[in-house]
Amino acid sequence: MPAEHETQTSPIGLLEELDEPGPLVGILVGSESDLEAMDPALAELRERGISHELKVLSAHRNPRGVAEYASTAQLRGVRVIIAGAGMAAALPGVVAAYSDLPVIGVPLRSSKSVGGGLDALLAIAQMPPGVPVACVSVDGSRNAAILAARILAQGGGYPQQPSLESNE
Ligand code: RP5
Repeated sequence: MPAEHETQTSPIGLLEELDEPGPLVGILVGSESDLEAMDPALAELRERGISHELKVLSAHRNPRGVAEYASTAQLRGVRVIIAGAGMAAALPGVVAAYSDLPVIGVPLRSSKSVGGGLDALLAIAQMPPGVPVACVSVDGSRNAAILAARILAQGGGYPQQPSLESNE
């Protein structure tokens, strides 16, 4: 059985994983130091029987890895991505830039945070128009998992109409 958590997956490793069917929910964190804060999300998804994976991929330290993951997740069958990060928390936004999947950002408080996680909250919530990220509360990973479950429960059927989308 594959480990639930892998550290710093390389782009080549990610390409190899393309052959394997992905889980419904992909969870990313920006650092090993973020892992504990995601435990409530893992517990919630486990309890609900929703398949998931957890990877450490930093938007700043491994941007190529994040791009590879985000741009291939949908092909692997992933339907929602939860991304948790602290400080200048670019991870959820970068994932949303590379994927059409719904992205739920979890602002995390770290020992280096400013304002108890306000830095990450603003970084995740203040996305530019056209690149949406849903944002839960600081350290709110359980809510991220519940929201992911609700998104999954909606099924498909809504036709995409890119021409109606505005980036202004
Ligand atoms: C962010 O910087 C991470 O998401 C983490 O919350 C914070 C600190 O990272 P480490 O220095 O502990 O790796 O990118």
